[in-house]
Amino acid sequence: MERFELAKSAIIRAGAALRQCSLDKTEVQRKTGHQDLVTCWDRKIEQMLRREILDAFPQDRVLGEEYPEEPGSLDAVVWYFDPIDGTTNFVNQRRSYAVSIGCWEGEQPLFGLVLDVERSSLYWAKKGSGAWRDSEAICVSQRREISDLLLTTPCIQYTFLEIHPHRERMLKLARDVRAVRSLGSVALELCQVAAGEADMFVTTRSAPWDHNAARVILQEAGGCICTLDGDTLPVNSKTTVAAFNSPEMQKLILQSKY
Ligand code: 2AM
Ligand code: CA
Repeated sequence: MERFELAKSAIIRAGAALRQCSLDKTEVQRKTGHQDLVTCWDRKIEQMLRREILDAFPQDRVLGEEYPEEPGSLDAVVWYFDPIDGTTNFVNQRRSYAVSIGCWEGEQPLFGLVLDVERSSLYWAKKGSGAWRDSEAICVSQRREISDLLLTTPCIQYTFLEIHPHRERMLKLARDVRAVRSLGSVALELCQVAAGEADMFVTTRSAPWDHNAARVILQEAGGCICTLDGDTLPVNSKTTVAAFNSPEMQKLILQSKY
């Protein structure tokens, strides 16, 4: 089976396991603090994905959230797994969480898949073949006025409340756009921009496993992505992220000194 087909069947099986699983209170733990949770299912699903992919492609490398390792050579095919993106939503709401699988060859994207687990909706894109939600083509919105934009950000505390170098810009942007939303999942929020349901996305912290699948989908849908400083997004390190419905919006926002 080729890599994409294997990834698709693995993500569908992971989603089925998550929809059926039960979660006891004792299986939820704090990772770095009370706002950073992990469950036994994050670990189980990542192990399942690793087994399935590495059994078929032992020469590939995997960078997953729960068992991170140095990705090594940038020339290798690297898989980026987030077994549950939006763990707090999984624990508290049992919706709005995703399984995310990105596959890159060095700095070149091959494909990305993001499964909205409880909706059983699969966002996917192969490089050069457009962006899809299940069998429907998706594309970014056409909005070009800042006052018309719906801005989404996955972590209100970090974007607007914590002190960081971009805070004033983020507050000004929040005042100038139509509305701000927070779903709590980097991957699903980037897919909302890809599908035209939101127009712009920002976060002060994101890891490769959070965004490397959805960024392929966003770019294939006509959107663009960079750091909050306007630089090219790194493939293999944690970073700030800004995503837009078009290169024109990116230019306008960055030139307006947001
Ligand atoms: P997670 O659910 O996989 O932890 C809102 O919390 C969003 O930010 C989620 O996508 C979450 O991913 C991500 N996130 C949470 N803590 C993070 C951290 N320390 N660094 C990067 N992303 C984080
Ligand atoms: Ca996760």
